[in-house]
Amino acid sequence: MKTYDYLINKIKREGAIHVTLIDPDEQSPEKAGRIAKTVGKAGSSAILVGGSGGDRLLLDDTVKNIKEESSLPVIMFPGNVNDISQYADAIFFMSLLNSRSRYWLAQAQALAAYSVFKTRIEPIPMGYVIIQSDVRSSVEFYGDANPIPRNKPKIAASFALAAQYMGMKLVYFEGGSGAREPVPNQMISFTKKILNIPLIVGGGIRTGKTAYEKVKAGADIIVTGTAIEKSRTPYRKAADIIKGVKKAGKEKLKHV
Ligand code: 1GP
Repeated sequence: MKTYDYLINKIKREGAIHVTLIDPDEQSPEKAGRIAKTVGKAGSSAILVGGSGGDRLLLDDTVKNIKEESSLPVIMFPGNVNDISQYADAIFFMSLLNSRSRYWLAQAQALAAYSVFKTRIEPIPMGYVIIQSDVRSSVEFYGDANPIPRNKPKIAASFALAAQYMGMKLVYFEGGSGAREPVPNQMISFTKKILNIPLIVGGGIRTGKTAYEKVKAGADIIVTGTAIEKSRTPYRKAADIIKGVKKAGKEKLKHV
């Protein structure tokens, strides 16, 4: 089954899913493999691999190790045009919709498109939107973004809707890796009332309680990276966050 269909089916069945982000620069490929195995056991649905390092060998080794240790689909979450591994299953083929730079809107995509074609990994078109964070995030800095003010849900929703109308299959509200305050609930719920494609929310989610709240507000996919990566008890941390996602997902299905 294609990775996109797998994600959609799982969201339909479970109400919401959790996806784990692994940054190849943050640990050895072997450890990345072990993390993937652990989060798989804890109930995570897929592995995102991405960062800003751009070291191709490290990237390939990381993806290969993850594939060896886990049966979860691996999706590239590229920080730039070099973040493409032929060993991955799919790639979030994304445009940073609120970037000021045409590079991040369409040029990086053109530079990467031929590699994606050659590797035959599945491109999943995604609108990527940076939400204002308490501190300036790396993605905001490198992506030359004009972050959506936290108290302006309608602007965020408008970007999400624009992504849908342009034919993108997913929208990602990015709160910034390691942010103290994740994307506001009100922004998520306002958006989900009018959006027909799945909404991914990530950045600064580190507890089951927060994950639960974000899904209750309307998130379909919760992404976490730092919390599990930095935890001394990664299984427990992952299980706690995933429990929150699953609980809210079940409640969501009951109300449909
Ligand atoms: C970053 O949204 C992701 O792109 C995950 O953020 O590392 O804060 O979980 P965290």
